[in-house]
Amino acid sequence: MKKKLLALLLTLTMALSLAACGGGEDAAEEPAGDEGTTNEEAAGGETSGDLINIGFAQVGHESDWRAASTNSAYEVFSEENGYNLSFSDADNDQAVQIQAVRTFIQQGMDYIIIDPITATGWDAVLTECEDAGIPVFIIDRTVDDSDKYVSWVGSDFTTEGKACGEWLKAYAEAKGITEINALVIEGSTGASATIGRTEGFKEVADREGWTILDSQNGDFTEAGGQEVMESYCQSYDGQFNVVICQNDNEAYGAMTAMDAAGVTYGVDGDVIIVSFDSNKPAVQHVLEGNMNATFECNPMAAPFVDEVIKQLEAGETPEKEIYMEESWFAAEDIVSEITVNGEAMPVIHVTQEVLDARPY
Ligand code: GZL
Repeated sequence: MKKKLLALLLTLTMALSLAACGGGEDAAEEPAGDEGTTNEEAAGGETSGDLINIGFAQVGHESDWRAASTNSAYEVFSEENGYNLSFSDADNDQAVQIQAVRTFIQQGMDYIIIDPITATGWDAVLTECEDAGIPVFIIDRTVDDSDKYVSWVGSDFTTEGKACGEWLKAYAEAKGITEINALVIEGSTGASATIGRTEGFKEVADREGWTILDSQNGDFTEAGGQEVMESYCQSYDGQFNVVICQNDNEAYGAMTAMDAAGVTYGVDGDVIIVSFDSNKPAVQHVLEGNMNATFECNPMAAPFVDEVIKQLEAGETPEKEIYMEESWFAAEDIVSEITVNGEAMPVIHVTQEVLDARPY
């Protein structure tokens, strides 16, 4: 209960601060270029005596979600907020990301944040951080082979996958759809977001006797989603009625591929298409009926890490795991509530007002 209260208070604080600066679009400066800084630039990062030096080893720049996550970090870990941020964009390469962390250790950072590209391979470098006396925060994706970090702030990816399955079950029943033949466009292989969403949806699919015709890696990118969907349209022509895209950008690519193949989708189409993340463009697609639903994954972890740092600086012991609040969005006002992990969860019918209120 305490975790959820903290998450709610922080979410409200964040929403008010975003509203004050005009919402996510006006968030802090984008990183230099759209590639962010490279490790060389991070290696050249100067630590500052009177600011809190924080190194952020980011996954990359593969999706709108990632850009929102990076923007949130630049907005929170700013000089006016007392931070000196060194940022590294690993371009989805774990070896580059681990090297960035080692660079941050050499630079003598006060804190290090990691969004781990994959869930394993981290204990050695986290041990080096511990030996150097540098507290580490994990955000978004999880580290599954080490607990040498202060706190993890992120989402329950398996719950996201289950929510997608429970919504689809209720939606299909309401629409009189008795057979589900699904195609899945997965996120990056080995990422905990991919693992959780895949497992969560499959748990419901297996329980309901649905068929998952195929499940391939679209790498969380629009190009990846389009490439996989082009292949699916050839291999499974006329056999599928559901496409599960494990992030928004893959869904944009999948829609492009289905358009080219003459496959109709969305509220008035033959194929149900859903995504994860719920960035504003995806919620716009839901409002327009191009997508049937989207399941939020909150990218705004930075304010929560800022709060954890304040707790540490005050000599308090932060929570080890902090889950962020998330919502589920649908195009039609047919399914208003689903039960996931025994908990009743609302499904938000997307209106223009709902879209306008989206913070990213
Ligand atoms: C999930 C995050 C995923 C997003 C994608 O928390 O790691 O990575 O769902 C992003 O958009 O690329």
